[in-house]
Amino acid sequence: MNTRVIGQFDVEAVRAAFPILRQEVNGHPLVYFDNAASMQKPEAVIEAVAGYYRRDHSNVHRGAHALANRATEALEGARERVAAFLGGVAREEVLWTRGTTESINLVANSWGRANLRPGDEIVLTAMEHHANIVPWQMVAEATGARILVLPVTEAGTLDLDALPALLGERTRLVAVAQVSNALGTVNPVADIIRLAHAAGALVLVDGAQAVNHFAVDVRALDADFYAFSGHKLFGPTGIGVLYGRRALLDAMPPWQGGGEMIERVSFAGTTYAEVPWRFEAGTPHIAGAIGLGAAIEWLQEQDREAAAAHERALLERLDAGLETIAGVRRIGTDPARAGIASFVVESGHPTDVGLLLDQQGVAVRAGHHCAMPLMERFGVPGTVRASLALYNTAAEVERFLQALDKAMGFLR
Ligand code: C6P
Repeated sequence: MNTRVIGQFDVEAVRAAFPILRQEVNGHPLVYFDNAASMQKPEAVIEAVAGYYRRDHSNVHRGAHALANRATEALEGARERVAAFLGGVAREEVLWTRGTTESINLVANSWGRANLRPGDEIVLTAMEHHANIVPWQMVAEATGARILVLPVTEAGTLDLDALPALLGERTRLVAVAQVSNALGTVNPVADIIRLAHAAGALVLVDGAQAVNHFAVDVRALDADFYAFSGHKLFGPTGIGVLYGRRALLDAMPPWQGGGEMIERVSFAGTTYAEVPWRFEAGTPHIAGAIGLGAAIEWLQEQDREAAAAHERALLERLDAGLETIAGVRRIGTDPARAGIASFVVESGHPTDVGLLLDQQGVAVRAGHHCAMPLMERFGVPGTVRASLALYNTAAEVERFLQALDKAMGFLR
């Protein structure tokens, strides 16, 4: 089968940039369909990180020597690249964090503790990742705020008709994933933001599963906060981003204290640095930020529209193939999905399916995907999730379907 080009997209050329994909697992060529958990890294990212450690490493912001200046310039250059990537926000609006989880915890702890009062309401959705649930539960417990939940339909779509009734004068914040990590559903965040703003509430968008599939313009969306992780965007682990609207960040108190985030410290009292550094206590993950900058640069060199069309074609084939395998039930059938197909099988636990696929060199994730309330909604303990990236091929989709068919043979 010719897998080289779907539309105008040269997948083999893209694939060639990812050394990790050229290996066998359990005697079979690796099919990596666990991209929603973490994306693989192109050579450009591996080289950027290695090159930084080979040539430029030093601590940042405080050195008066050449290496310190180079490291600082690289770190701040990466911040500017992220700012441009998010649609041209100001660099001061881009905060380095450890990942989406820490970005959301930052907002919950800083903005939440400063602004939430007893009886205030936070609206979440039933398809949120635990990272966009638990920090809000913790801050709600500390402040007396309440959490309301927007339901999900049988197709795995947000029930937008139910939103107006959840938004009221006590709503302070709506926190929503742009793409569901468990179902792949692409949520209409622009509409949600419009409705929430009309009710006087802020909106935090969890973009962890979105930024790698399509271009995001946080200004056009009018998001107040936007969070994502480097490792889900072809970059390193341990680095992530929180975008926050400047006026909001300026009014927010720091959430962690230490070096880097201060202007002046004395035992009589401490004054804090300007944003973004006020929220970045301690030595940052400099190599991680540089690697993320390189990942974004690499991604921007790709034809993103062609890549999205390629991923869409793969997902359509995946969905159609799953429909033909007896005993497979898809979970999440909204046609507007990005890169993710989730399903359960009648005859076995998702983990059994995952293991049988792994024996055939196919990597998927099986379990609750850190979305237990969503699993509860569908009455399943977990799902098998195949998740795609732009470097996956049509031949890999066929191999996955064959491997699943074989696994079903063992389970029947
Ligand atoms: N989802 C998955 O396999 P961190 O761990 O901070 O990089 O990202 C947390 C997170 C937050 N929101 C969404 C929508 C996510 O998908 C994730 C991470 C992984 O689905 C690990 S559970």
